[in-house]
Amino acid sequence: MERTLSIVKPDGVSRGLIGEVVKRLEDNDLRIVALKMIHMTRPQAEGFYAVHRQRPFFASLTDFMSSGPCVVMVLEGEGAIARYRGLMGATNFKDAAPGTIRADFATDIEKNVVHGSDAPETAAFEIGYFFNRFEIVA
Ligand code: FUP
Repeated sequence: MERTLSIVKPDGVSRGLIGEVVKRLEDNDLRIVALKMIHMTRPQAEGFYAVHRQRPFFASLTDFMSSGPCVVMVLEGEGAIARYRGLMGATNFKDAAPGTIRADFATDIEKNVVHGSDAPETAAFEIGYFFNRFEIVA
């Protein structure tokens, strides 16, 4: 069993895509074991994306991620990290495979609807960033 962090980003929430994303998770055996809505401050978004601090898109990305509410979830399942990345599609929606969330809904490389952890170490950091142990169901 593996856990991963999923975020429906501010563009996904404002466009009414929470249900669409949740449906795809549930249809694909990614069990939601924690879920909440948050509105990050700029410093909170900067902390979440700290690995990208030196990248040219950091200011714009953290501005966007703190621009409105997000839905954050912990997903559980066998191979959850890779399977959820598969459902999301490539970072740039132009490269995302047909039928993926980003291919179907993203509007640019930044406003790409969803986030998902990319490795076990990042999943552990990202889950701990938003949830404590009492907020994740057994
Ligand atoms: P991903 O893991 O697919 O979300 O992609 P990254 O961790 O590489 O990037 C995090 C976020 O930064 C992306 F979701 C969108 C944004 N980004 C840009 O805005 N421009 C870029 O060139 C790359 C990423």
